[in-house]
Amino acid sequence: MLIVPGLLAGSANASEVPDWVKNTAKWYGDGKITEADFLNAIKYLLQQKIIIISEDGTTTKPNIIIPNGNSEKGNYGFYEPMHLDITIGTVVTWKNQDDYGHTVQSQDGAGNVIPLFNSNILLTGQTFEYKFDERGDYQYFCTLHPWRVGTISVI
Ligand SMILES: [Cu+2]
Repeated sequence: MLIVPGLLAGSANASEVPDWVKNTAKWYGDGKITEADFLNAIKYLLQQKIIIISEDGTTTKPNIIIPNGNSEKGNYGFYEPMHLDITIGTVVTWKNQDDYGHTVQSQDGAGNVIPLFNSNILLTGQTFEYKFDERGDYQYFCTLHPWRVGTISVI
């Protein structure tokens, strides 16, 4: 009997589920791996935040919130989170929840903008997505408020 939980078939986009997970689910359905192995795979997905289950039970993608107050050059309004760890193939969504517009610009270690992931100005409520296909440490900032810097590690 194949049990595919809602987190694989529900509101999550199938294209965001890594192939090894699909294979694992298939192997479980075919009786090739044990239930414990299958559950460990699901546990890994949750621990690595490849899939996040919110309090209402829906699944969401990893998000970086640009919070209210982000435009202020003060000791608040940092990206939430300022650093995000993800695995290869993860789609990250930035959402602007500030009253002001912001951009998401990938930059090198010296602070120069590099053409990797580069958004237009995101108005309040707008989002920007980028899929990380290579391992590494990434840095981004806002061209309008260059003191706001965030980092992402793809492991
Ligand atoms: Cu900004």
